[in-house]
Amino acid sequence: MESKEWLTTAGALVKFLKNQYIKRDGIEHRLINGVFGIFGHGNVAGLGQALQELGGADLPFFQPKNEQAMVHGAIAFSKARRGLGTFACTTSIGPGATNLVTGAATATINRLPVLLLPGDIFANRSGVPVLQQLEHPHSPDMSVNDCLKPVSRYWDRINRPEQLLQALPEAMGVLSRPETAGAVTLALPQDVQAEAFLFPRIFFEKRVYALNRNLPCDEEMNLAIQLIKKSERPVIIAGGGVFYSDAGEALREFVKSTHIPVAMTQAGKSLNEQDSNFYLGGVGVTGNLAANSIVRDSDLVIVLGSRLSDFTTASKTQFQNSKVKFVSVNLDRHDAQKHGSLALISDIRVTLVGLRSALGSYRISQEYEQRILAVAETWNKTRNEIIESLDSDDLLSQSEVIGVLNATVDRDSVIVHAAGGLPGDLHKLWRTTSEGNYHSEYGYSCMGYEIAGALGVALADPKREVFAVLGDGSYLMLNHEIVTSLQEGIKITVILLDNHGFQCIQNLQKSCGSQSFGNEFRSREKSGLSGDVLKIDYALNAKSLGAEAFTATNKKAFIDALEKCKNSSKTCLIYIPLRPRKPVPAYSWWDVPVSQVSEDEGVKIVRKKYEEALEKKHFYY
Ligand SMILES: Cc1ncc(C[n+]2csc(CCOP(=O)(O)OP(=O)(O)O)c2C)c(N)n1
Ligand SMILES: [Mg+2]
Repeated sequence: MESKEWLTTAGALVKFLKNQYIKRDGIEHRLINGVFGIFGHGNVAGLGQALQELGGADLPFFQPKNEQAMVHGAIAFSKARRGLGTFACTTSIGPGATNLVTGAATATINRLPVLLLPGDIFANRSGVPVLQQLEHPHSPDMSVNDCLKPVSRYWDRINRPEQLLQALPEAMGVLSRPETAGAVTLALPQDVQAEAFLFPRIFFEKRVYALNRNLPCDEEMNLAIQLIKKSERPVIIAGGGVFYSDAGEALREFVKSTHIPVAMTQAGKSLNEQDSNFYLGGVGVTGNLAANSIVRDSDLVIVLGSRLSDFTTASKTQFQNSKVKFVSVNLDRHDAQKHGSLALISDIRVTLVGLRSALGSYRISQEYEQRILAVAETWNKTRNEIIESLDSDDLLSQSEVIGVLNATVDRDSVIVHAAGGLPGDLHKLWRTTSEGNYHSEYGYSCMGYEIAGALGVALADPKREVFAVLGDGSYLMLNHEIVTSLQEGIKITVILLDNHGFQCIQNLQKSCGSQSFGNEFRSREKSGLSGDVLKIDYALNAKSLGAEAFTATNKKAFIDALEKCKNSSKTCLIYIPLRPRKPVPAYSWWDVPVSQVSEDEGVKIVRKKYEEALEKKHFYY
């Protein structure tokens, strides 16, 4: 007779999650590395009790301070582990659950796995409405957890314990595969969590989800080789997929042999830029002069693991060669087919190895090579001028901070960033010094990701020093994972750049012809938010949470503070009041529609320029 175990839904879930693994290249990785949770009546007696009794060391519990932040932590962990493993996040019903929505969208956009376990309203409907239940008179089976449907790659509500037998293997399948990964939501009605069922013991045996590295079919491969051989100016756009598939070395070898230059998306900049002279750095709206000018003229764009967002394509103006063609390598067919690409639905690492061997002694022309190296040198000089900082008592500008940080921190450290003006400036100016050194959440560019994300990275890779680099706006939105880092003894260093508000949006506002409105942190006057800038003691704020804090009002103080943080074993914050400086130049265009009707002369002028810029859009089918 089949051996069975009498367990609650929550107990079975915990037992199952402890024994799930991903395997790639012969190495096994735990799929669910622990549980982040905030308890309420919707999960404390069910899942909370099960975690306490059955979780143990294989499924450790962490207590973040905000549900959105816990998802950020989980996906940052996953990103640092190249998608090979994540965390589960448990919440109560109602507000705890809906706080997950932004985190879930961040996960799904970035194609990073996270398992969401929100509590849900009673399946048996007794005592409705329960505390925090949002009633729908026309649809009583709907709850606020339905908000998680559009932001999840897989969504289910577990209305009976035995449903887990079908739902869990499916959910793990979605979580473990890079082409389907994102937020996976299993809503857990409060009563069902505590209900028991006789589960077959075989269900809890170790499961290993193997990721195979597959090649494209011969026909597509041959077509790609012909396109490369025929092209005069090929270029590679490296996206996050190159990092996730651990194809850094394969790309380095491919470029060493072909000299095809590489431009990088935000996620693609996780690669080590020191690997080749032909690595040109960031491309697109936030890209640099060199990468953008090479991509602009290219007749063959080889897209590796990118979803070609508007920031990469400069809102479809980045590719100006009328003959340009696209080849795309991606595990996800939806991404691979974009821009009318020849789609190679395959693993990037083995595909690059295959392409390199098929191309034999192929190399780009001398003339093209010289052009690439010349434009890279020009950009290098410009970059150095932008980041150059003087040994003076002056406050630092944002680009100077980036220059000093890049030159000072260990090659192996990780800088985590997500929103504000920093991702743009870092994409241009930062030189990645090791794989994973540049950790950008720019799929959702979600303010508040940075500190929680840094905690996730530090959990994933305790040997690396981790820096959260963020603006004052982002800090004010979500900073309390500093407390969790102190609670866990997991050190991170927060670099906080204060420019009194949402300045990148104010810059955008002004570039659209408008006046300053609603973006700076100023006190209210009769005319609006136009009084003095708010005086906020950020260093004291971090200290009050228990962190060490330093203030850097010039270059020397910043370097000293970095040294002190390095020598500290505890989470630190460096507060940097910024010197305003003209924005770092832009080398591409971004489509932000300007008002078609306005009495403002400034807006009228910019609208005219906007209409001209629209002409440069190219569509590929
Ligand atoms: C959660 C969230 N809300 C709003 C935005 C829109 N937004 C993008 S950047 C930004 C301002 C960020 O301010 P700060 O962190 O101080 O950076 P700065 O712009 O000053 O460099 C805003 C409001 C966002 N990206 N994420
Ligand atoms: Mg700011």
